[in-house]
Amino acid sequence: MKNILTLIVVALGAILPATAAEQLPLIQNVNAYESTSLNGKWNYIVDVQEEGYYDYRMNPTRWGFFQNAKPQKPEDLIEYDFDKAPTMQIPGDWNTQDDRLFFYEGTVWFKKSFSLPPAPSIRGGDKYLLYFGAVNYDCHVYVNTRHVGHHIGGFTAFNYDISDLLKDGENTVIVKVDNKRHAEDVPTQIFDWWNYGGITRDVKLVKVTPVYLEDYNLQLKKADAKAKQREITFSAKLNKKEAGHKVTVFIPELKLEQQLTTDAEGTVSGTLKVSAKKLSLWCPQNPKLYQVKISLDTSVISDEIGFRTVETRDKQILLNGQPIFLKGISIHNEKPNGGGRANSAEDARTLLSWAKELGCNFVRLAHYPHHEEMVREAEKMGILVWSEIPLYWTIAWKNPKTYENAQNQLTDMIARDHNRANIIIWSIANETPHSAERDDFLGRLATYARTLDDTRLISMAMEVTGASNYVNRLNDNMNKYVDVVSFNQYIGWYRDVNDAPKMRWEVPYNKPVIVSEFGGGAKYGYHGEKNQRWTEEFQENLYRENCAMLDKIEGLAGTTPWILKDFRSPRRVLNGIQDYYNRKGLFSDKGEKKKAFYVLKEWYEGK
Ligand code: GCB
Repeated sequence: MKNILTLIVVALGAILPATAAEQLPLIQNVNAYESTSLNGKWNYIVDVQEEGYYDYRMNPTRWGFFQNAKPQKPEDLIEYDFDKAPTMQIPGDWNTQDDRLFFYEGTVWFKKSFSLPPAPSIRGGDKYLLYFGAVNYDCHVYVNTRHVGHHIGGFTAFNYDISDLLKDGENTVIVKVDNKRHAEDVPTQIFDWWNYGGITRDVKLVKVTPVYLEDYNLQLKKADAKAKQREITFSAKLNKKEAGHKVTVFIPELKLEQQLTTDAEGTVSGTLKVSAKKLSLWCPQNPKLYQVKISLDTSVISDEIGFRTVETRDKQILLNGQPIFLKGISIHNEKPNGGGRANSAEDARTLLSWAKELGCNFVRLAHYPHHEEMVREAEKMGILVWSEIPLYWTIAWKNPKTYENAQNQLTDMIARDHNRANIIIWSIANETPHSAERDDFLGRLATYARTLDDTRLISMAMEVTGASNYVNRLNDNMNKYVDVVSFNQYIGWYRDVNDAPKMRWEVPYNKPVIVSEFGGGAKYGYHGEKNQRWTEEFQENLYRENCAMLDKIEGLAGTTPWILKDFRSPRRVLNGIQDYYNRKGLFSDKGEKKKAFYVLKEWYEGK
C-alpha cells in the first residue's frame, strides 16, 4: 500500500509543480527593512492560450515556462526563451507599455534574474521574503523553477518566505499573471475601470531575522475631552509562536518607552500613558506623525505614526472628539497624466495636491486598495482616507469561494494600513443589488472587519432604490452593520438636473451620512449651453445644483464626488468624447481643470 501511495505521489509530483514555499501573513511596514528592489526591466511573454502552463490536454505541464529552459543540445526543442523576449518596466501595467496589449486580458509571464549581495548571508540564518505590492489579478510565483505560491486579488500586497530556494549567484523569479475576468471573482465580470494587468506595484526581496515582527499595532484610545492623560495601546506579534523574546516600543519625542516579553503565542500587548497636553493629535490641520521605534531582541525598526480618534455621535463624525465635515473627492489609482496604473509617491503627491487645491480634507480611494504611497502621502498632507475593497456591483453572493476571496482582500487591506492615522473608514462594498444572500454576505464581512479593527468606522456605498417621485428614502438592511451610511446618487446625469431642487433625501437612520458619489461627464475644452451634455458648462451646472441639493440633507457629514480625474474605462466608448475614458473627472486625463472644479472648491470653502 505504502509503495502504491509513494508511486502516486511521485507521479503527481511529475505533473504538478509542488509548492516549495509558504505564503506568510503580510509583514507590517515592509519599508522598514533592508531589501533589494526587484523593480526594473522584466522580460515578458504573452501567452494567450496558456501554453506555458497547460499541456495540450489542459493538464498543468511540468515543462511550463517557469522552467526557464534553455536548449542543452543543438537538437533540443524549446519553444520559448525569456532572454530573447522583450522587457517592460515593473512596477507597471502591460496595457500602457505595449500597444498590442491595450485591451488584452489574459496571461502574461514575467521573468527577472538577480544576484543576492552578498550570497553567503543566505547561509547566515537570515530569512528572505519575496514581497509584491500588488499583481492584477491571479498569479503564480516561481523561484528558481520551484512553485512558491498562488495569489488572487489585484490590489493587495503579499509575501513568501523563499529563503530555502535561494542560491549563490544568479536567481530567477518567474510570475504568471492572468487578469481574465470571471463572474465569481472580486471584482466580478463588469466594472467601470480599466482592468490593468501585470505586476503593478513594487517587488522586493526583504531581509528579516529568523524571528521577526510580523505585525504591530498602535492606536490612541478614545477618551473624555477633559481627560488629563491619554493612552496608546500597543500590541505586536512575531512570525513564530515563541515566548521570551524582548519587544520594546519607544516614542523618543514623547519620551515613552515600554519593554515587554512575548508570551507562548509570540505576542505582546501594553499601554503607553502620556499626558494629554504633551500629545499633539493628528488631524488635517496638524498632520503630526511621531517616530516610533520598535525593537525585537537586538534588531530595531522604525515607523511614523499619528495619533487620533474617530467615532460617531448620532449623525456626526467626530475626529478627536470634534465634529468634522468631510470635504472629499473620489480618486482612482491612475496616473495623473493619461491612463495607466499609478505606482509611485510622485504620482500620489500630484493627485493629492489636486485634491488639496480643491479644498479637500478627505479622499475616497476608489474602488480597491490603492498603492501604499497614496495612503502614506495623504497622511503626511493631512488628508483623511476612505479605503475600500473591490466588492462592486453584482457579486456571486452564494459562492463560498467568493466570500473567502472578499474576506482575504479585506484582511490584507487592513493588515497593510491599520497603523495609518488618516484612514478613518473601511468600506466593504459599492452599489450592490439588494437580496437576502447579499445581506448575509455583507453582514458577515462587516462583522469580520470589526474583529480585525474596532477603532475605525465601517461603511459601504449604498444606493437609493425605488425613489417615488421626488422623495428618495434610503432603505438598506445593511444600515445596522455600518457606522456611516453612504450612498451614491447621480441627479443631473442619470436623471434630469432640473429635478435637483425638488428632491428630498431621507435617511431614516441615526447615523452620519456621506454622499459617496455624485457627478457627471464633461470633455475638457468642450463648451456650450448648460443643457448641452458633455460640455464643461453642463457639468458646472450639475455641480451647482447638486451642492445646493446636498446642503438640505439632514446629517450630511461629508461628500466624495465622482471623480478627481478622467479615468480609463472600457465601458466608455463614445468616439470623440469618451474614447475609453470616463469623463466625470474635475480634471481631464491630462490634468487640466474643468469649470466644475471651481464650483466644488467654492462650496468646500464655505464648509
Ligand atoms: C457609479 C460607480 C462608479 C462609476 C460611476 C459612473 O455609481 O460606483 O464606479 O464609475 O457610477 O461614472 O457611472
